[in-house]
Amino acid sequence: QSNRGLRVGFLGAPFNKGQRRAGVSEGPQAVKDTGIITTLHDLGVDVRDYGDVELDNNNNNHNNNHSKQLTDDVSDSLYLGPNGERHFQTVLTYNQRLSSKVGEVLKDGRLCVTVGGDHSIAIGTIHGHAHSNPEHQVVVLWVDAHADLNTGTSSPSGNMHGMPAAFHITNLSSRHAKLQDGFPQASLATTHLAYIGLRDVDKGERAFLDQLGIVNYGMREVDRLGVREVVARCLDHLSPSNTRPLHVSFDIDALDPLEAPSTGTPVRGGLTMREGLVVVEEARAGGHMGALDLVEVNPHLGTPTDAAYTAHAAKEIIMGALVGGDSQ
Ligand code: EXY
Ligand code: MN
Ligand code: MN
Ligand code: MN
Repeated sequence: QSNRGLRVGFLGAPFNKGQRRAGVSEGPQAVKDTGIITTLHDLGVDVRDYGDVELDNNNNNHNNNHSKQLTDDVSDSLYLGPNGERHFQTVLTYNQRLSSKVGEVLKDGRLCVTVGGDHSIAIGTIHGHAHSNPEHQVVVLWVDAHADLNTGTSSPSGNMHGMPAAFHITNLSSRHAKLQDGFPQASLATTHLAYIGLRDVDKGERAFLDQLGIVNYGMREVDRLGVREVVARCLDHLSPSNTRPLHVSFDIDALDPLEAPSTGTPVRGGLTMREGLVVVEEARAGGHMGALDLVEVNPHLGTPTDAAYTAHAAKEIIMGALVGGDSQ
């Protein structure tokens, strides 16, 4: 099978303010260091690197002082949102930038791959995807140990990487504080989001899932039904006639920590590498994937070997989503 004709845009989102552990902003570089762009190119993919989306225009190197300051400013500039969201304004302002960058990549006719960074960046990536396709309903497959469905009020931590999905659900959006210009604008009905891999869901999130009837397959269902059946059911639910643009938001912590140890909120009992690959390969086979997020790789956690192993797992997942199982 040929990968010619596939056009991909790569975005780095070296953002860490959605959680409290330094190092996740180095995820994009760690994944790039696997050589993924060259590998894709060698497979015949037309891939363009759009570089990193930074918090402000004058900061193109995430290792400089500004970025250090961002990592270390927990005590002096912890701007809480109206419901206790940590770094509320920073997270939303960053995502507003990211959203327009994603829009640019899509406008160039490329499948947009965004490598995080923490999962709060899915506020911007899904927003950018959904709002550059106003005539088509974008649907989201969320692959994660966590539901990331808290509002500021329901959140036990105030960490905004536990909230991104809720910003996009129209039924929940009124519970969310927004920026003054109304960012972000929710775009998903409850039937436009489905989960695979859940195994650490907060009480409030479980109540939202149940009340809103959001389709979710935890690890028990993966065990019981098998991952192929689970992903087939999700895709059929999200896009019954398989026409809608698909956004896959893949948190590396969906994988078992044995596969991806260097991540901020590991939960044991996760997907094997093969199961993770089946999810993205089947999503790809549907033929309508418009954007992919790969988030929460934190190369500062664990040993250097752990970090490289985790970055390589991220590469495999991205490759599986773009070129399927026959890339080698
Ligand atoms: N549900 C917990 C919270 O909201 O604080 C933990 C969230 C972890 C989110 C990780 C990235 O997926
Ligand atoms: Mn470092
Ligand atoms: Mn997540
Ligand atoms: Mn997670």
